[in-house]
Amino acid sequence: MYTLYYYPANANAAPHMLLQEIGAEYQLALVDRKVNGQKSKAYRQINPNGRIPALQDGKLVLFESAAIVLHLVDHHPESGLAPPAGTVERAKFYQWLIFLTNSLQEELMIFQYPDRLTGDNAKAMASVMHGAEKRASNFLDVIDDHLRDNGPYFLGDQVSAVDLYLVMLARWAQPMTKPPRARPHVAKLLDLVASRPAVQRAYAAEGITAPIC
Ligand SMILES: N[C@@H](CCC(=O)N[C@@H](CS)C(=O)NCC(=O)O)C(=O)O
Repeated sequence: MYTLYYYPANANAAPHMLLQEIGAEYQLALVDRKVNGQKSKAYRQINPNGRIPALQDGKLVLFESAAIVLHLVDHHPESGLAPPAGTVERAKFYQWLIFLTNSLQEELMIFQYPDRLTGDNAKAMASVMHGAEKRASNFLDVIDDHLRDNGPYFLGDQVSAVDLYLVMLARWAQPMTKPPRARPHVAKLLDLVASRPAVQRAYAAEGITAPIC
């Protein structure tokens, strides 16, 4: 039985969608951000960074949403949500997952919380936010071009955990001047994935109903 530490629509969403897709047994443990629960002494024993999510799998405790995704697909190869290890397709799966978590997700974090870099300096905040939005927008354009030529999913006709990850990020990116859905091939992928019953169950369990992204 897995335990997923979560707060609605936070970085737990991708692992959560995956747990539902796999049909794994799991329980949710709310980390209440309203009272800064992620910084509590008890939660820092789980994730010393004081960030959400974390996954407990028996004695194993993992943080970083992409690492949790990789652990889950490795342990549930029957789900078919990642290509077999050692294949060209698996290499591409790694490429897109790392691109999403390391490039797009990081810019979206800065876009959402520029003050973490700038403090209260309003001018610096606006400038940092603008720069992050521009970089995130460029990354989304790269994804749209890829999906145009290779879609409808990141790996062609085969849905994978990477597609779930984009749904999570697309929800966060909705406030952008040019939101993800303004790109036709990204929009198509989001429609396909957001209509999956497992995806809807995961968000519903976090108290979120359509539209998901
Ligand atoms: N790279 C990390 C990011 C985790 C993260 O920053 N989570 C946010 C919620 S989406 C969080 O815990 N924010 C609260 C805080 O930083 O205090 C991951 O993907 O797991």
